[in-house]
Amino acid sequence: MTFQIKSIEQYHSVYQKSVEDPEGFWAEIASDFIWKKPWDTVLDWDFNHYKVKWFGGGKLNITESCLDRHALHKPNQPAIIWEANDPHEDSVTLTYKVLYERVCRFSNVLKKNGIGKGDRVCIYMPMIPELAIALLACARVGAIHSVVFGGFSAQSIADRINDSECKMVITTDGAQRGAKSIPMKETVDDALTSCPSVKKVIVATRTRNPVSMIKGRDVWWEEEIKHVTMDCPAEEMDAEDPLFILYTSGSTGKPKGVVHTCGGYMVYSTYTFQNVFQYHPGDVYFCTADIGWITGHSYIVYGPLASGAITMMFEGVPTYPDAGRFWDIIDKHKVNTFYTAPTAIRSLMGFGDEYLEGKDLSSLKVLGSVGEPINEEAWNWYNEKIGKFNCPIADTWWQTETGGIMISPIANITKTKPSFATLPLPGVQPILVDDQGEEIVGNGVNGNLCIKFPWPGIIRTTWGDHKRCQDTYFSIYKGLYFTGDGCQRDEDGYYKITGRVDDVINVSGHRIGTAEVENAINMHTGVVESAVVGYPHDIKGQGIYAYVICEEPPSDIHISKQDILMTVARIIGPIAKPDQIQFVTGLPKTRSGKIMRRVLRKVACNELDTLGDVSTLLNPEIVAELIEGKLKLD
Ligand code: 7RM
Repeated sequence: MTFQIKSIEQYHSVYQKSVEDPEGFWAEIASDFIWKKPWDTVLDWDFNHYKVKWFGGGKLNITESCLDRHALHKPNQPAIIWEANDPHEDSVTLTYKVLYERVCRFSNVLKKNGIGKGDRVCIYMPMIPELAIALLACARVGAIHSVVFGGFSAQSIADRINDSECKMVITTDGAQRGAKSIPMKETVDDALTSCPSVKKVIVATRTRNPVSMIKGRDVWWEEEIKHVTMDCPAEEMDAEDPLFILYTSGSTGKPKGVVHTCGGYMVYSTYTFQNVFQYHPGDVYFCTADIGWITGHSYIVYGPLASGAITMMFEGVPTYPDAGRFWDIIDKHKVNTFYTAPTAIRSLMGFGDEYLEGKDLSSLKVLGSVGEPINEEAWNWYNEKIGKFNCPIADTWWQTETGGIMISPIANITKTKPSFATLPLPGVQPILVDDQGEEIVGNGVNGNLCIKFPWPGIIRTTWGDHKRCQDTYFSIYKGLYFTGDGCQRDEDGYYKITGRVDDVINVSGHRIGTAEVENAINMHTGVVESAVVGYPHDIKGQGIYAYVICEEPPSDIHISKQDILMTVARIIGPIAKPDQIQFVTGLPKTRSGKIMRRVLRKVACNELDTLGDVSTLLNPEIVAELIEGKLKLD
């Protein structure tokens, strides 16, 4: 842990150095990793014609920093502790030596099945150790992984596979989440009816429910690893070669394939992991995210493993067998660092404190929060009931596109403040701008959050469409990376992220584009048009509210709503199902024919007294109908 900050004075001086001499600052940190060849240039960048290159000319394989060095120096230390969905099933510990061996063995399976440097591999798996092994094996052979979260539909898997032309899919026979049994291979089979690029499917056994296995295409994980050795040298990668693609939703169109590269991502995820959580060797670290999201990539797999940490993987859900499951796991494994999402905190808070009784949480030292704004009530409950006023809370703000944590307290060093992400980490230069792009200086202000200088974990491109990357992130405000978030900077210079300012909604920490949900609803038979907005939801943070126009008024409103939910689940996945559907005969339109979303948002949020001027609408009479329909829903 050579680059850990140890005091607030040191934070300020390190921060200053990172701004004055970013190249010197990051070069020193990067030298703590395993490189096959050192870099020639630290940084090369341009935010106007977007390009950024970190550690140019450097050669490495990220798995040598994550595995080889720790397998050598501390072979018997746990790397991954896995806790099953069923509390009665034994947990599994993989030491660094065992993890290294399993990754090497599976790397040879990938090679034997035709996968090499630059090939794309789609991974659709539940939270079992084989998932982490699959990611690392891809990285070892130089293949680019594209993990698709288990809550997405066959159609979404197919869209992602086709966008990046994956040659292989790695999946399981099935999954167990809480009391539910979930088909995985079956969903992949449905996806693959429209994915000509996929030549092979590797199926790991989890539930052993019957699955179809197509000759020449589908093979079993357990069978394949029998026929290879566990000796696999790491492929030499350029620092700027892609490491993975992860699809994420934006305000328009289909999800974008965010691309992260080997060198910068390794340095950034690891530096931020060690600093934010102040990880000490031997600590047990538990991040509850799913590896299907960026938090799992950076803070279950890569950051912790490159740090030689003990990282937990949990297969299940926070409420199974009951709402005390997280606390049981913390007690059982003597967890020291616990990193979760506000939505989970709010949900568990709602079940009542009896689920905490008899649970020994005294091993906890540091708490973390990620994914959405954490409200004060949840922050205070987390601080009191879980941290016992004794654990700092790192409210970490970041994005799929940033690769790692950007604004966050450093545990035990930065003074925390409920619902504030506090201060930028070293190397991060935030700036607030108004809608015209003018910088808002000083404290006690609000604006659009941008970043004005590159950091090693920054998005490199959106797969197959660099212009989309330029247009989405670097063109709205000239010369700046735009986050899509609104932000307050208070009198202390502390940052509080207030939420998205674009057409993205954050449901239980999951990013969902309103346009995507609208497109899915519009595919439903009889639907003419729809508009989707977010509204405040007690547990999920935001809920999805859909206004739907049908050709004919539905004869059975309840059945029609259920049908629409099924269509959305089929097209995107269950996570995108609207929480509220309101059938309407029209949508408020401006004279140029655009939907006036502000009015829709105000009605969905019950903010009727601040509706604003609607007289300029083409159809002002529709507003009364919207309000009346909304009141009937409540
Ligand atoms: C890590 C992750 C990114 C969006 C981001 C914000 C919101 C994330 C916080 C937060 C307030 C936080 N990646 N967000 N963390 N808002 N406080 N600590 O979530 O790409 O899936 O989402 O999430 O709106 O832009 S993500």
